[in-house]
Amino acid sequence: MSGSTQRFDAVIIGAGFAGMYMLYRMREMGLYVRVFEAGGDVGGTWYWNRYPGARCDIESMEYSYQFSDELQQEWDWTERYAAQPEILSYAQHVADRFDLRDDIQFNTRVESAHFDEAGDVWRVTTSDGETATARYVVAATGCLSVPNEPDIPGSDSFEGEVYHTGRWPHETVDFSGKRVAVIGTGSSAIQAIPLIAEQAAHLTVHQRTPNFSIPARNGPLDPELQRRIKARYADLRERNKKMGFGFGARHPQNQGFVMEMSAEEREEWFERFWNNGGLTFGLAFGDMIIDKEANDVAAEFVKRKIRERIEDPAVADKLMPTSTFFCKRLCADTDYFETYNRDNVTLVDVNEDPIETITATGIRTASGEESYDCIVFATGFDAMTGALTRMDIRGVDGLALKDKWQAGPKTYLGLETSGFPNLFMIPGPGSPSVLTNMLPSIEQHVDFIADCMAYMDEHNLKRIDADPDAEEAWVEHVNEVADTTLYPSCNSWYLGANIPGKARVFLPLLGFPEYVEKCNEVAANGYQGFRLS
Ligand code: N01
Repeated sequence: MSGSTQRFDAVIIGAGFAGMYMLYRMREMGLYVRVFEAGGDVGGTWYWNRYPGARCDIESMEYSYQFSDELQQEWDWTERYAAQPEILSYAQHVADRFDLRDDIQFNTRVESAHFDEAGDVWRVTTSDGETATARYVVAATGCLSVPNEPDIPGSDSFEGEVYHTGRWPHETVDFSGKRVAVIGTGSSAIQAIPLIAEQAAHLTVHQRTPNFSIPARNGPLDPELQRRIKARYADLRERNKKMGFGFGARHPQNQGFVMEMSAEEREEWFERFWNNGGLTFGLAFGDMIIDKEANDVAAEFVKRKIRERIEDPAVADKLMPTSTFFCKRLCADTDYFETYNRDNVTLVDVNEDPIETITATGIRTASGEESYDCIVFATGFDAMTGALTRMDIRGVDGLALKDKWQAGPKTYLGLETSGFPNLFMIPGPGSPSVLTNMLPSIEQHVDFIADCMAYMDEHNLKRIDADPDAEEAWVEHVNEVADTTLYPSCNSWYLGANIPGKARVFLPLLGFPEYVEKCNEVAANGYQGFRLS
């Protein structure tokens, strides 16, 4: 096929949950579509993140598609929080059920997409030398799909096994009898560390920032609960759409404020959420992320609970989070802190004992060298913009997306960026995305885009581009909303702060229901804020 050009109505980049549903909708509209997917199968993040313990910390009954009632009725989940293999099986089931694979070209990476102004088409080139043209390009490239590989001196010299949680091999990795180092203590590490520690002869964790984590309280999903939810599934889905983060309507909620309660009342309330487990703790009080005093009270409660889980007070001191509570993505764990009570686990604080270099046989820190058989990088991702700016995307006048976004991404509604007509993102920076349950956010985006395409056809329109003024106002709005909260007060990947040299800009928009309302209003007003021609 090398050297050939194929013509499509639309090219979709990525066959994760966003790309699959976009394909489904476009096919229903009669469009001729090709999906290019770098991986060997569907599933996106769940195809790549296969590390031990990988699971979703949104509940299974909520982290699933709702566009097809037959699908949501026929699929049975086995655990409160589904593990990666089960979510991947679900994605594969969806691909089979709707015959999606016929239009997906696997093991094919999109290298570039250039807009041809004369013909109003995108010219897309792929890693296997093919060219495709399409009226629309939809980048369904994921928010957390480009691994962050920190530039640690000597990284290439290590002769043992090297893994990254975001690019885990498909073969079984056996740590039995091995000396293992993990770098990083974010969500991925917090899930992987307890299981690696159970296998390894010795595990050393290199921690840069201690994290807040709430026990997930995972377990088998009660079939009776599943039956009850399915009996009124639409109702739960609708109620979730009104939740600030798009999930959790089934759980206790407190619309009240920490500081308005007596110490006893708030303790009782926190305890209730702590026992409920996982990210639902974030629903405990409305002011935890806007009021520093309230935040400190919540942080103290969680720190006290963490301390109770760790036997050695000196180790507990090192594990005590120092940042604003909830400001980095909250983690959910199973036995994470208890893992540091094991004799075969050592915690190294890189602020006290920095990594100087990786050597052929291990890691040298300021205090000396340790030898390892395996190093696991749990160092996260170039979030939200990485997958987009790494492709050579050029819009009107040959403007490169990575140049336009040098000082931070600019989008209108997180769906389009001006100067790049007919190029949609699911979900782009400036949309609620990672601050929500991703599945309903993806479905909302796909439905918006599909409806927009139908509108364009009805009105005989060829181009849709974000209006630069609407875009500026939107970027300002996203930042204004973030600035009313404590989110910008720590070095999180939400701000791009984990990637050296990346512009420090708050990437997602806070507030799912308000965002959906805004999108509905834009569509009802003839796609206000977009230029249609
Ligand atoms: O990545 P992270 P992740 N030297 O960026 C450290 C989603 N997710 O893959 O905090 C030493 O959170 C870094 O330190 P610091 C979820 O949204 C979801 O764990 O930057 N350390 C941090 O400790 C999550 O938030 C699920 O100071 C270095 C760690 O590496 C997102 O993915 C499961 C370093 C990276 O943590 C990303 O999570 C897993 C260096 N040079 C993930 N560079 C579920 O739904 C980085 N670090 C369950």
